[in-house]
Amino acid sequence: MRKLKYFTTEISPDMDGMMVRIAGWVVKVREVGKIVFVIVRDREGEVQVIYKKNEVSDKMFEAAKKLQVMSTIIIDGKVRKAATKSGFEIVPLQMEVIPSETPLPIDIFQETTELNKRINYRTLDMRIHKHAAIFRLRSIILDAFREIMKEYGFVEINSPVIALYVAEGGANVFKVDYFNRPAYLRQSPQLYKQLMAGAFERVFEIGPAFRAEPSYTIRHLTEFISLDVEMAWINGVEDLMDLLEDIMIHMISRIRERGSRYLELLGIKNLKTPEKPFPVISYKEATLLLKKADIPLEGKEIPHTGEQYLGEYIKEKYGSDLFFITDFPWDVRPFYTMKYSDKTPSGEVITKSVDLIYKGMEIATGSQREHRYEVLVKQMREKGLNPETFGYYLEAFKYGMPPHGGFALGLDRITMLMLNLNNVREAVLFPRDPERLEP
Ligand code: AMO
Repeated sequence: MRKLKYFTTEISPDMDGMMVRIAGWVVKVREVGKIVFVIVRDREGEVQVIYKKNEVSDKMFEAAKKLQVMSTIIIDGKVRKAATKSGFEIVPLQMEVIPSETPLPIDIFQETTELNKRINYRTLDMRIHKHAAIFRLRSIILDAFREIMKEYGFVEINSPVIALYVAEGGANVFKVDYFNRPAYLRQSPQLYKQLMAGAFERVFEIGPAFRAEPSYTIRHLTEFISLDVEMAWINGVEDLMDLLEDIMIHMISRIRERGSRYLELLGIKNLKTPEKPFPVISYKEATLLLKKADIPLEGKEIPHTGEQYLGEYIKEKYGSDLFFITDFPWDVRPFYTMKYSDKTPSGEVITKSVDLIYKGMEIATGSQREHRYEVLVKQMREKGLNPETFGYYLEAFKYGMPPHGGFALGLDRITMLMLNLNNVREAVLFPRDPERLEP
């Protein structure tokens, strides 16, 4: 690619005398006698541009005095060694400005603006390096996921977002009008990734998933990025847990290796790479602990307050931020989950399922899947679903579906928790929730 400009971090004092083009946004204008100092910020850093009365044209000197904060500025100039933080400054020969309106709608200096408003002005907000750091790190997390998946021989797939199937139950599915017939926005690429595990053996997908969740919480979005994994020939959920451990370890070590600059901006000092194996408790054990702590279940679901309590308990006992809950009852898992053939003594049917909890919040769900056609049909009926609505998804199980399983990690939640953010919306550029469709 042709060089468009120098990023400020690409310039150093030993380039003294060199002509460079820099470009960015004006963040500070200071007039001291016959000198105007202008600080220009780009996505990487900041640089001082110096306008001296007899060194630059009068026209440019006057223009520099009038620069407004957040105006776009392109400067062709000379690098000169100077006693600035970076050890150099830029002497402008030519400049081009597109002025910004003032006052700015958000506070880009003191960070007094609340999150909702920052989201309304995301471009300005992202010119604050500390806020942009979140998304630099999110991008590293994503790279790390893709990297480890490929290293382990998984094939990246893209499956449709608009489909006829409802994978995770009807309650929170978005319906769309698809040329006068009903279709749905996927809640998960679940069914498609299963179909492709039946051919590629190991697949993964990174993409949006949609949930019509009417709840307004710090951890729910109506559109989130799901990191989906599906793998054939597994022996049980232990294989999935082993892979989840490797993924989390790889993500955190990559963040530490490649993201130290951004971690520093966010003031994160103690991000430790976790060690295998992560602690494991069964659903049964978890519910007994919650009972002792007087935290009621929601039906049979472990409530978020329960996850938080268990997170603290595990942290105290094992010093780990991450742990698994296994063996969920059939009542709280979707139709595609494989059951253990033997029931528990109380007669309850349990499934080959697992959740991964990080800092007291669920970040991943997975299971071994039911791959036997007849059993799958039976399980659909047990969940009150009509097998006929599953079309090709179900038919595919007639033609040699291998034993398989997988899981999905929520990228937005992982980013939020890894970076100690208070709200999942902080980790999403343009979040979607029941109240927000814009920008
Ligand atoms: P589940 O519904 O648990 O499982 O979703 C998997 C992970 O996705 C994230 N997540 C969300 N993030 C933000 N907002 C939401 N509304 C939201 N809902 C879910 C969470 C969660 O752990 N098909 C299964 C996965 C599988 O078995 O492979 C599924 O979708 O981090």
